[in-house]
Amino acid sequence: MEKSEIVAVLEEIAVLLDLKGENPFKIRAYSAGARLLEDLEDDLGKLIAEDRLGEVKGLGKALVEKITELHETGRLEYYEKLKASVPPGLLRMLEISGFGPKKVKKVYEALGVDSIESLRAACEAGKVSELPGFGAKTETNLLRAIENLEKYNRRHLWWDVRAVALPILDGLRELGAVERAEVAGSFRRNLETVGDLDFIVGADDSGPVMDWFAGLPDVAEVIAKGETKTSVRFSNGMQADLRVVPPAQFAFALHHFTGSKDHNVQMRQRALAQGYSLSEWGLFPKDADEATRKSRELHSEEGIFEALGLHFIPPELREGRDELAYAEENRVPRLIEPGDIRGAFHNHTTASDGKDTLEDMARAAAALGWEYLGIADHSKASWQARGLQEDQLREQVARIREWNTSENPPVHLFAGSEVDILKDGSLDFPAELLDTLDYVVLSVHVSMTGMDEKAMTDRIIRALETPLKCRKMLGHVTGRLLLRREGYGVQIPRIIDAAAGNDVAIELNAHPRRLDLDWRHWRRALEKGVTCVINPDAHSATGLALLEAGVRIARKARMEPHEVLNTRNLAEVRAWLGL
Ligand code: DGT
Ligand code: CA
Ligand code: CA
Ligand code: ZN
Repeated sequence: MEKSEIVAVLEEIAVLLDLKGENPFKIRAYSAGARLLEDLEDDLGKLIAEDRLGEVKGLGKALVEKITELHETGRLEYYEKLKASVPPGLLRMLEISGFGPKKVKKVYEALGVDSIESLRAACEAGKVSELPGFGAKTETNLLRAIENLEKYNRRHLWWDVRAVALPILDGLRELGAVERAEVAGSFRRNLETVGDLDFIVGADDSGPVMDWFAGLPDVAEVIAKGETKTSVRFSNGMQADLRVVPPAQFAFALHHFTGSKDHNVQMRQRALAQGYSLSEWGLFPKDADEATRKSRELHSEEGIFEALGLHFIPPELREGRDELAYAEENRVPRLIEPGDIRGAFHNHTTASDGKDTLEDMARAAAALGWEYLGIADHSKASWQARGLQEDQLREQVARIREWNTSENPPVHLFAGSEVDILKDGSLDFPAELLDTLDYVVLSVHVSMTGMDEKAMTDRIIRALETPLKCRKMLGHVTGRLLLRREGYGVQIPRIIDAAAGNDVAIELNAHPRRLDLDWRHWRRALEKGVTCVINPDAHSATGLALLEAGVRIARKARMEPHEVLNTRNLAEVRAWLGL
């Protein structure tokens, strides 16, 4: 078993012990063990082989044995027994936001609630609010959280889906029978979350393709299997459809199953207006007899768009917004690509809650071929994220200046700070200190709840208006965490106007769980003259690669390289920063 999987097992053991009301020290031993293992720098297999795992500070004998057993055999009897002793519904209940092990244990023991469904029933019957320590407000919040969970649970982050989709796509393309294969659906449209995967294959003989797909090792359930379509569910809960069509139909099927539905409706209407009927099977003369009609022979999506008098519309733009009108008038410009990026500004180090040092982050940026990297650790109000005190920030700035004047630094470092926007809209550090920086990322992390939209917007605008000598960027504008929590309500048009009016760049936070500001708002922001900066919000060297998720979303907003600050070279960025 791999390290990350062992970490997950140890974490689950801690949760299970907590649900059983075990001794807190024992619980902490497992969760701390999981952290230690996660942060381990040496290779786990090597440590075990050399019998040196016990030398890791903080890992007790019991944990060393269990980690070794998991690593060698992929199993752990202790864990399996423990898991069997707890109703599985209790673990699922922990996915309800704001509902921890102590509360789960309480409702289980007091009311026999052992699943999300029975918890909902108990809430609706008002039984939960009668329990000591719960109250009517908790009950209402629980009901809302359950609703959210159900709404979101069926979807997955694009980034997670990609890890499943690409190896399958490669596998399909290697099959002898397969002429063409693509992933379609919301995945191909780079939507931030994906419901299910849609594979489209062009092949004359579908049987072997369906057998291969249904037999993938990760398939937990074959929901349906036929000659044209197979649907499966993977062990992580994700579902996938595979459709196999004759090669001549491939382009039509790919276009149809890429969608979106709204885009398809508009395309069909356009086809009808021009005397055609468009479907996943072809482009036919409108009134032809179904049995004998013949489709136009088109072998690419480009061909389909062209036949309807349109320039090619990249999949990312097919959301049924204004893409048809646009493609009728204009050729879609060359959209931004991951290779256009030359640096990023919102990144954390070990000084706050990052996992890698300033120097390691810098070297990782250089390895990606970047020219510059901005360091923006948390400010003091974010104490949970080990935000920097003022003297710590000064020290960091000195270290950054030193790096830049050292011999041949592989990238240029910019000194920044992710400064908390406090409740009243003031900034967490005094202007004199911020004036020594190259730029600041202004973000809301504290007092996120209990503020109405207008108050939150006023608060952020006040921060944007703060006179500073250095450049400002607005970080993760709504604070949303996809599939977990909605952002705080904020009046986006007012924020965009204030950013434009005060020359503040707005971040497109590239973290796959944020992708904030949402792509739906960017055209407006760009038209108002706002500069976009795509930031990975990296908390480790490997986290820099998340930037690609942001670029994918920028494409959905039809962004071109010149609209994004961090596609510019070092000299241009220095000029923008006024340095
Ligand atoms: P998802 O899976 O919920 O993230 O979203 P999609 O867009 O992948 O939707 P899905 O998997 O239900 O269907 C894939 C594509 O197939 C969809 O984007 C458009 C097309 N499609 C599916 N159902 C319909 C429909 O009822 N009408 C039309 N026009 N197209 C459809
Ligand atoms: Ca889909
Ligand atoms: Ca589907
Ligand atoms: Zn942040």
